[in-house]
Amino acid sequence: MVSSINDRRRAVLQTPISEHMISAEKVAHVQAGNYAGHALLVLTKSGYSAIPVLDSSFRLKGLISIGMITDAILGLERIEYERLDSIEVDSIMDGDLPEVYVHDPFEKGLDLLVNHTFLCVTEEDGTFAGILTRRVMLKEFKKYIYTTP
Ligand code: 2BA
Repeated sequence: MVSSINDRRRAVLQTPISEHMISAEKVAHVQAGNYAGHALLVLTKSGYSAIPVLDSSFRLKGLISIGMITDAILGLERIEYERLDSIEVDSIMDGDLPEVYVHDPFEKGLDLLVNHTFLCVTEEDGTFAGILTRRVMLKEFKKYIYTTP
């Protein structure tokens, strides 16, 4: 019994991330050359606090959050909203993301999701493929815990 549970656990941990991710077409994103004002609009309308930044070839460039935008337009005495349409997203985004590929095992995602709310997943050439979120990961665990005899 113990060994069959261990086998099942190992099997889940080894499945490729592509089987668990939210695919690219369902993920809100902005382009690197977009202005901060447009990014703020997409973030506000989608309801997400951070979304991926892609280039015109759909390659992953970074991540932009509401906090990064607010920080960029913070003046000495006030928030300078008029700067929203002069700052390009790629000058304020976080471009230092962990590399996660579609063929990586779910186990790698699990380790990284301890410190990230979601992970951007790419093909080998950097083309954006989707995201792996904490929500999806926790749902997988719930399924696994309740269905394991
Ligand atoms: P947050 O936007 O900070 O969202 C935190 C959690 O709140 C989400 O966890 C989700 O459970 C819930 N939530 C927020 N906005 C939602 C919405 N519009 N619809 C449904 N649920 C919503 P996770 O699902 O684990 O997502 C973790 C992070 O992944 C999100 O952080 C967001 O930054 C990003 N994300 C998730 N789905 C996305 C999508 N379709 N497009 C772009 N980014 C997404």
